[in-house]
Amino acid sequence: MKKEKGLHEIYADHPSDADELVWGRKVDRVSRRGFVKGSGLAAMTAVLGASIPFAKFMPGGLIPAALAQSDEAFSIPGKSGLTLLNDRPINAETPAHLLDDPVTPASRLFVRNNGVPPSTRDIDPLEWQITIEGEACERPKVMTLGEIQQRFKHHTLQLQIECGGNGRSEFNPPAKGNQWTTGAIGCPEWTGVRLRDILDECGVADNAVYVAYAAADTHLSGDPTKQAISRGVPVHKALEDESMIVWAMNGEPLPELHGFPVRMLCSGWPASVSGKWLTRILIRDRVHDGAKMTGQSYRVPCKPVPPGTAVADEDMCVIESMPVKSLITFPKSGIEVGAGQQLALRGHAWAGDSRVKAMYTSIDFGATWQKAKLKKPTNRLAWQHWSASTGFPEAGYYEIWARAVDDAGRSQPMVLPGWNPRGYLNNACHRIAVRVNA
Ligand SMILES: Nc1nc2c(c(=O)[nH]1)N[C@H]1C(S)=C(S)[C@@H](COP(=O)(O)O)O[C@H]1N2
Ligand SMILES: [Mo]
Repeated sequence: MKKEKGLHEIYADHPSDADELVWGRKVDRVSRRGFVKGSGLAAMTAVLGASIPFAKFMPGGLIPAALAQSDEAFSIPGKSGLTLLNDRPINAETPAHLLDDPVTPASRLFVRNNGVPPSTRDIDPLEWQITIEGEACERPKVMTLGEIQQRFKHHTLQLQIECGGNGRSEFNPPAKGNQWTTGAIGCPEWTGVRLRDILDECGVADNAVYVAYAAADTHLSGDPTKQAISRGVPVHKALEDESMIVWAMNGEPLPELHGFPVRMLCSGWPASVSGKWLTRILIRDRVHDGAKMTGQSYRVPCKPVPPGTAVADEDMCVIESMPVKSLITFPKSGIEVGAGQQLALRGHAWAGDSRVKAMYTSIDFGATWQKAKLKKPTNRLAWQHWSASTGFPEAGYYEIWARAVDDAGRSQPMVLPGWNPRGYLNNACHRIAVRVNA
């Protein structure tokens, strides 16, 4: 069962039949609740190889975490243990237990490429040119990275980046695109200058609306008139203290895959606004209309829609701040512990432009929650570290669920949040499997 592909597909294709197909249990189609019992419970228990002490709380349609998370690894230079989702362009995510470091090392940061990366290995980074221009730019300029490094004050910050499509694989009906599970997130330490300092130098006119990037990667089709991606943020976000142009990650030059020699970084928003291989900064007098800014890209329905609805472009709104979310990075899903043993838990939590206020864990499918210890962020927009410890009442199969709440009181949902055509913003609780042996 574990090796068998398509468990998600079965659930995705036949949401209400999946429990019956996989476990032989009936689910009430109206309430979508079908707490595991009878032959379904027996089947699930047999596959898991353990009883499920909290089975009465286990929702229908839930694929046990022990089966839902596969372990396939691959290797690309400089990366270890990431899961490859696509090899052209390269897209790879990081299994949760490999994101345990407080500051994400380069080898553990997910990769998301929309086009063909430029070959920058042999360039002189100091000579790399960035053009600042646009309808609302008062003093357009071309600056080399070397000049930028000389002219402006350097800042070093821990900033999280998360792909807007992180968690897409759980949407149903399924959404096209990279089937990210939980691993398109990381929080390295970046060094660079404030975008604001460059913008001030070049003059942001009163009619400025958006600040956007253009980059040196090329379109997958090979068509030189098309861009792979060119996105941006409203002026107020670009002017924040943490919005930067960065050339170093964890004290080293940016790795090629992550934008060497220089990238934009606007943390807390979909990472697609953080342009790699930066060549141009555009001060626009309108909402930027570059590649993947318009249509359905990085947009969600302005008003919630039932799953599967086709939504017209004009009813789609640009994603801004990402929602509150968390990860369990220790232990690794599938761990076995002895009965009576306390298990230490830890991970990270983040909340877009906001701060995480509280963190909770549950061992009974969300019936009860225990408050975890939560640290303050090292700086604004860095992820926050949490830790907890739990015991288990008896031997069997358990899941640990983790749930963060932000400073506006918004909580991660335990089930999938609002369905949207492209599968963005899934911030459902992360969960892992634990087996408690007698
Ligand atoms: N030039 C350029 N910048 C880009 C992209 C890209 O394809 N080209 N992908 C974006 C997307 S969608 C994401 S999620 C992040 C991923 O950053 P990473 O590969 O450094 O993790 O980069 C963003 N910046
Ligand atoms: Mo992304």
